Formats: sequence, C-alpha cells, structure tokens
Amino acid sequence: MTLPERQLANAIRALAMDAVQAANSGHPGMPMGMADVATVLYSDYLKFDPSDPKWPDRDRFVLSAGHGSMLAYATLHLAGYARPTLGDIRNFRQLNSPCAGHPENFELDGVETTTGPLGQGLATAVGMAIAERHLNAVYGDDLVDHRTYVVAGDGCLMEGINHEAIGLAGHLQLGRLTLLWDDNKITIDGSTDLSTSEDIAARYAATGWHVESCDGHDPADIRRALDAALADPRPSLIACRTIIGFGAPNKQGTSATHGAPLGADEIAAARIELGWTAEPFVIPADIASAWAAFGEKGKALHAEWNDRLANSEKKSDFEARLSGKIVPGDAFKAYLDGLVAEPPKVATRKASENTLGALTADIAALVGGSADLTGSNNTKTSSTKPLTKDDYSGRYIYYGIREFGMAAAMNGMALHGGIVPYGGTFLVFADYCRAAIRLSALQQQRVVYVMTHDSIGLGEDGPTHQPIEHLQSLRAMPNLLVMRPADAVETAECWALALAQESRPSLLALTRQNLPPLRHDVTENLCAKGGYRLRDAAAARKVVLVATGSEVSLAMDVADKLEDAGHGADVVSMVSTELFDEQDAAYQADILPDDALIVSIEAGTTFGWERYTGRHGLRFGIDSFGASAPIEDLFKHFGLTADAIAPQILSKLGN
Ligand SMILES: Cc1ncc(C[n+]2csc(CCOP(=O)(O)OP(=O)(O)O)c2C)c(N)n1
Ligand SMILES: [Mg+2]
Repeated sequence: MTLPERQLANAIRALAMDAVQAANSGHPGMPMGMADVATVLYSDYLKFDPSDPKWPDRDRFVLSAGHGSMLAYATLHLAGYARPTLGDIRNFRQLNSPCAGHPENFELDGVETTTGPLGQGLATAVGMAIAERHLNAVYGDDLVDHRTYVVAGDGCLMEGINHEAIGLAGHLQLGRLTLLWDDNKITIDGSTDLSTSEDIAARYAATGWHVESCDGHDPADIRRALDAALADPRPSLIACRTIIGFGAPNKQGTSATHGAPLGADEIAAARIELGWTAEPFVIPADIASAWAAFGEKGKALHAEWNDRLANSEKKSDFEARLSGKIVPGDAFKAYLDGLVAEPPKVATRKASENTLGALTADIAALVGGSADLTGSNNTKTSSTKPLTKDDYSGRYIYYGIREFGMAAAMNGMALHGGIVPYGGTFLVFADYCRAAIRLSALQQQRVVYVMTHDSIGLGEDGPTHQPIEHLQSLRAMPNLLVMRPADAVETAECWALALAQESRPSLLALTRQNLPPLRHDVTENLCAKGGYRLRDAAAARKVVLVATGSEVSLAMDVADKLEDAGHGADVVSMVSTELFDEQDAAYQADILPDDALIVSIEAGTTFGWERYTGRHGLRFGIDSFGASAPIEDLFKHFGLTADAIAPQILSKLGN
C-alpha cells in the first residue's frame, strides 16, 4: 500500500483505538483490521452523498459485525457526514452520544441498520438488495440503480441465520449484494480453529454465490476482488484476509484486540508502527481533505440523479412511494362495506387474505411472502405475483423454510424504503423469528408479521404447533404492536392499523378455525383503542369479560349465561393491549371499572393478565403445553367453554 492510502486507513485505526481507549470499552480489533478494505470501498466503490445521507439511490453499507462500530463512526465522520462529529466520537459509548456501543439506525443517518446481534446485518442486507431489485424493476435504472455492501466477520458467517440469508440471496441471484468477510480467523474465544473447520468458500459457492478472496491489507488486491464481484451476476463473497488489530505490534492477530482497549502503551507503540503522529482525535488536514474528496464524487452522481428524477414521468409516483405514506384505497372501503352487508363466518387468517386482496390491489408498496406456508397463512393475493430472479417486479416472495431469514429480510426491505413488507408463518414459530422481530421493533420499522394458527384452536398438530406463551411474550417486547382480531371486521381494522404504524412493526395473530361475525358496524375503527366494549351488560354490571381473538365469541357465550343468572356482564374485545395501554386513564377505567369483577379469557398463558384482572379477578387460559386432538375436544379439555367458565365466575360472585 502506498503511504498516503495506508495513512487514510490509519485515520480509521487511530480513531478506533483512541475512542475505545477513552470509553474504556469497545472493540478496536475489527476496525483496525478492516480499515484498508473500508478505505478502498469508500474511495472508489461506495456511492454516497454525505450531504444527503438518505438519498434514495445511494448504495447501502451494512456493518454486520456491529461490534466494530468504530469502523462505521470513523468512516462516516471522515467521509464528511454531518454526524458523527469528532465530539460525538470522543463520547463513544456514552449516554446521549449517537456513537452508541453498536451502530443504531435511529442514532445516525448514515447507519442503515442496527447491528450487533451477529448474522442479522447480512440477513437484513439481503432484504435491502431485494428491495433494490424490486424497485429497479418498477422504476427503472434511471431512478433505482444501487448496490448493497456488507462487512461481516467470522461470527456473522457462523450464525445459523447466515445459511438462511445466503440461501435466499443465492436463489434470487442478488448480484448487487457484495459481502466483504473480515477473514481474520479470530473470534472472542481465540482462533477459529477452536470451533470451526468449515470450508466457507465452498458453502457459499454451493449456495449460488460468486466467491473471491483477497489480501485485506493490499488495496490493489482488494480492488481486483471488488471489480470481479461487481462484474459477476451472482451475489459475491470476498474473503478479505486480514489481521485483527492491524498495527498494534504486540496484540495484533490475537483476540486480545477484540473487545477491550489496547491500553496506553500499546496505543503508543501502534502510533509508531503505523507512523501516525497526530494527537488523539485529531485528523491531519491532508488526510481529512483526501477523505472528504471521496464524498464529492457521490455529490456529482446525486446531482445527475436529481436531473433524471426531475425529468422522469414517474417522479411523483416515485416520491409518493418513498414517502412511506400508505392510505387504504377504495377497494378496502368496498371490502369493509361488504362485510357489513354479508357478515362472513371465516377464520381470521382467511379474513386477512380477503383484506389483503383489497389492500394489495391498491397499495403497490405491499410486498408479501411466507416461510413455506402460503396456503396456511393465506398471504398471497391475485395482485401479488411471485418475485423471482427472472422477474423482480413480483410482489410475493417464496421465502422457503427460513423464518428468521424472512423476518430479517423484511427489516431490510422496510429500512430500504419504498416497500411495506409482510410475511407469514405459524405463531408458534415467532420464536424462530424473534431476534429479527426484536430488531424490527428496536429499529422502528413498519413490518407486518402474519402469524396464523394462533392457539390450541389449530387442533391435531399438537403441542409443538400450539402457541401458549407466545402472545404474552411478544406483548412484552417494546414497540411491537400485537393484534389478535376476533372476526373479519376486526381483522380488516387491524390491517389498517398495522399499515398506519410508520415507526413500529405489527404482528397479527390469526386463527386457523372459523369464527362467527361479531362486529356489524364499520363506521369507526374500534380496534384503534386496543380494547373496546363489544357488548354492554343488560342486567346491572357485575362482571367484565376481557377476551381476545377466538375467545371473544366464547366470552359472548359466557356473558349469556351470566345474564341468565341475573348478573350483568360486559364483553371487551382486547385486540391489542399495547393500544389499550396508550389510551387515557379515563377510557381505561371506563372499560375496566374498579367495581366489576374482571375476567380474562385467552387460549394461551394466563401469565400477565393480572395486569388487567387485578389479583382478585379471574384468568382463564392454558398454563401448560397444548395437546393433539380435534379442536372441540381441546377447548373442553383445557376448560375453555362457557359451561366450564360461567360456574366459576358465578361462584366467585358468591352464587
Ligand atoms: C448473536 C450474537 N452472539 C454473540 C455475540 C457476542 N459477540 C460479539 S463479537 C463476537 C465474536 C465475533 O467474532 P468475529 O465475527 O470473528 O469478530 P472479530 O473478533 O473478528 O472482530 C461475539 C461472540 C453477538 N454480538 N451476537
Ligand atoms: Mg473474526
């Protein structure tokens, strides 16, 4: 490497070691190891405009190895983004610094996705690459023509999700996805020899990827590999052989550089080794201006793109699409009116399909899919033809049996912009997606999870397929809207609510079994309040029955029995506890009054329902695993029938 170019990379190294030292926490090794690769990428390949980090046609850069966050902060700063400033970097890992321990998409504009849970960054990038190809197919090369670059470490490639993600990318031939693997043969515990003997290149090749390798400290070799990657129609893996902690003379090449400051002595020695004489957090002017020049090229490309957009007949459509504003159209309204005219007795999964039929007809941004349960999740509509490697304009993705990969890819699509992704699997497999659902929520992304077969109501498949603790555990997740509609009208309302959430994901829990229609008016979206009184007590109110989904009709039957015995009972459909919790105290007190016995009914764990019933209320649910049997037998077995529930309430009332 010529001295100037090595020095450009050394700016990253210096910032990484100094920031980690100042914070007394963090990971200097990875940024120091990948500094040369990052410098080449930013200088000659990555398309970006630091003055407009959200320019839609920018390349996406994903630091999947999120522990190396200083690589992202250093490059963003050096490349001329307004943030992070050097002050921000000085405050690395401190409260209120945008330079958080791991890169957070909501902290810095230049951070495309939150990373840190290894493997997910790459899987998210696959979704970004899908989004790019799809929007390219819709809007053409003039408006959408960019690439997705990922930097990932040994850990990202070792995680199980890597298999799902690269399988999907290989199958869809996402040739604009380039993975720069920090092939340093070190993880926290030490050498990768401790835990793996995998031939990663062979695995990627077998999955349909193009594979290159290079000396990650030789710019010419890095460029050669990148050029080969760009020329190949397949997604590309570039194994960049690097030395972790490059430049720290006594610690480089060892896991000692991974997750701890190098220490003052080693940093002083590294400064000598690297020929870096500047004080901590000082970037010499010639190096700063060389880095700043990288961003100038992008500004010119951005200006050309602006001209193309201005002259494009698709301009207003493109801008509306990218704005993320979604308004259900006439088809949705007609569908709602039809539900009132002819209330159907359908499973909510079927009601969801019918709703989607109307929504996908009007809203081109909706891109659906399922993890191989299309016919069960009812996620495909006549408007959503398959998205394939031969036709990226499709709006339905056959994700295969890759629940986690699907969820992470949906995050990538949402983060990319221009797409509102939804995808289905069984609710019980929410656990397989959970770490990505968590990142949808943390990253404030509008992703819609269509999770069917939401209780023992699925019947014969038995306890492996019957969710028990899932609803409550998902409700425990911050910023995730969990909705469990009780009939076709509620299902449609929940879909409208999900699409209206611009900064949080939603999860629709839907039944396999048919449910009777309960709602007969659509003048107001009652689900928007989370919980609402579906039926008022006839006799003087003694009881409020709070139920969700399939158990709302059961609660109606229980209410009949209580009324027959002379006790008034309200029935509340608690579609979404999150939305209910957001209502004001007066509303909540009106729905759940202190002077009534509050009874919850949900065919899942009773854990947590005491939040609404209080300790003195009653909770009906299932606190064991389910069982394999026909549905009627199961509800009877678990005591979830009006005949079983009503007497217990009457006894509690003193009858
Ligand atoms: C899912 C997950 N598991 C564990 C960790 C903790 N962790 C952070 S970095 C790391 C080692 C990663 O090794 P590698 O990707 O090779 O990074 P390097 O040490 O080379 O920088 C581990 C286990 C994590 N962040 N995410
Ligand atoms: Mg490593």
